[in-house]
Amino acid sequence: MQSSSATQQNTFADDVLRGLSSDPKFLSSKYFYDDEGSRLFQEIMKLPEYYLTKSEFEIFSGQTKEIYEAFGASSAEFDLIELGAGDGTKTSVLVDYFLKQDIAFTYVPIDISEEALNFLTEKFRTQFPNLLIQTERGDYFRALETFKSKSDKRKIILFLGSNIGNFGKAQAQDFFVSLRAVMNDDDLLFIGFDLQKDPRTILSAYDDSQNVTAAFNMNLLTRINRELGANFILEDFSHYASYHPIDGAARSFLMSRKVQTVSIEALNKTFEFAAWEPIFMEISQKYNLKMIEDLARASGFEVAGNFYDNKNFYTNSLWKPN
Ligand code: AVJ
Repeated sequence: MQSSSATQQNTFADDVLRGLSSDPKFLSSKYFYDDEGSRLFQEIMKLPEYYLTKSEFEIFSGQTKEIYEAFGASSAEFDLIELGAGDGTKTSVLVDYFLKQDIAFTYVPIDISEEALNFLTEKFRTQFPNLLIQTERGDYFRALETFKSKSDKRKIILFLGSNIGNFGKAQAQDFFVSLRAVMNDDDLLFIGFDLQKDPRTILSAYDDSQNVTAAFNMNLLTRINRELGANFILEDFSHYASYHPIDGAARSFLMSRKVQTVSIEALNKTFEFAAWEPIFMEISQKYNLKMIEDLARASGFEVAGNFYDNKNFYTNSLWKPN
């Protein structure tokens, strides 16, 4: 326990050092999710501007039967694997329906966070006493490799919530190529993509009127202050969100409001900021159908079907290996 948290801390420190020493400066959004960050993300999902969660939930609840049929889930026992399971709200709609069809499957949530897995397992055990659950903690690919040696059943892998959006295009392709490598030909992959739409709709989702998204970004500075002994003054930074309609990328920045120096004890270093210099915090990539098809093909899959919400804001895309 001691050594694994120490290792994690080193990685965090290393990444902060690398990001703040770069030009332009950046920090990785994967570090947003400490306890407070996870709480703020729950708040974001409830914001009127943050349409993503609502759209995906609409797809899952309105087209449960169609999704079930597209999975070909009735044919044989299978494993329903979820990468980065979160709080399981959308998945519970599927699980509920699947259980009522009287088919044999095991739900396998994979997450890096032990707490997230415990929380989800507790919730699902209460909600679905008959559900078979097998958790796998760790890095997605390693966890999938480990799991592969425990089960030879067909795998249906869920990667929901537009989590893929936090990868740039090249990174997304690398990710799916690695995923393909641990899948068999009859396995399936079900992915949530946020679609390109009115740029104003997208921008408001990342620049909400209650400034929850700003707090979500700022929280990473607080985390660096706490865990690495830094002296970031939050008032001297300002959250700025942008959406670029040509590359389809929403990006978040924390802008240094003035010339300032920040020191980080754990790194034994100081960092200079120019007035209005940005720290690039997060990318949330938006897709169109051609991009999704190209990405599938380039990583060894073909698109078997797409499910949309009523506004065509979002798609859950079903991929099969080719
Ligand atoms: C959890 C990555 C899907 O990019 O929309 C929400 C995170 N960032 N508001 C997203 C997030 C700012 C979210 N994902």
